[in-house]
Amino acid sequence: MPEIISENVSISLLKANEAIAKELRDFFNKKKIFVINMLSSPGSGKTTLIEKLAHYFEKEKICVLVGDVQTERDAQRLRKAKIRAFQIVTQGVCHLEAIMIKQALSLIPEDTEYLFIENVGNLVCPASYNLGEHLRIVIISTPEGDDKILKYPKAFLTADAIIINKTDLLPYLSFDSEKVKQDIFKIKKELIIFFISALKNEGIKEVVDFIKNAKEKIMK
Ligand SMILES: Nc1nc2c(ncn2[C@@H]2O[C@H](COP(=O)(O)OP(=O)(O)OP(=O)(O)O)[C@@H](O)[C@H]2O)c(=O)[nH]1
Ligand SMILES: [Mg+2]
Repeated sequence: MPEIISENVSISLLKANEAIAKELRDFFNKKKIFVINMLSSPGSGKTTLIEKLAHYFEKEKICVLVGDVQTERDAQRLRKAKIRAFQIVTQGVCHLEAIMIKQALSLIPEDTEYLFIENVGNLVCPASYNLGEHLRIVIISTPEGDDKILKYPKAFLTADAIIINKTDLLPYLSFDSEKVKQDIFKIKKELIIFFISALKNEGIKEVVDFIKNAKEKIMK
């Protein structure tokens, strides 16, 4: 029965991923590197947000690993903004896996305190792959529509915080922020939600404070 075989294969792939993710987590803890995995659909604003967040950190303390199916564009963009960034090109794979992060560990500078991982733009597959991160942040943006939470629940279920980006576009859209909040709480009551406009630099400081406080709590 092909479906059963393929289900077994995916379960064993995910188990293998978990084992490497645990190794990564131990490595990051030993090196005192706080890791944030950022998930969203393509174009929700992950790279723009990282560019804006970077202003609030000392540049020599942060590093970004950015996953894309093709091209080095995001890493180049971040490097232009003087952010230490390295691209992981997945060659068609629609998510980052722990093994890809393990293979990139030697790129991370020794003095890194915060490692941002920008996952491949996709709200489905990345949710199943633990990358050894301390914090998982899921971003949705207002033009994607206000119905995405219940349609892609796993991403939200596995998140520690949700960012609703592109609030500057709210006057032009029928995006019901209250409904989105209710949907998020239906999935996970304790989720913290930030409404931001990365483009206009609104709400960024609150996200920075959240990340820095989480580091203090988790890595003390
Ligand atoms: N209006 C508006 N546009 C934004 C905002 N944040 C990002 N954008 C725009 O959205 C587009 C996509 O932004 P990116 O930062 O490249 O999104 P991404 O999630 O990194 O995209 P992928 O890496 O391709 O998945 C760009 O044109 C950004 O300028 C925002 O807050 N408001
Ligand atoms: Mg990007």
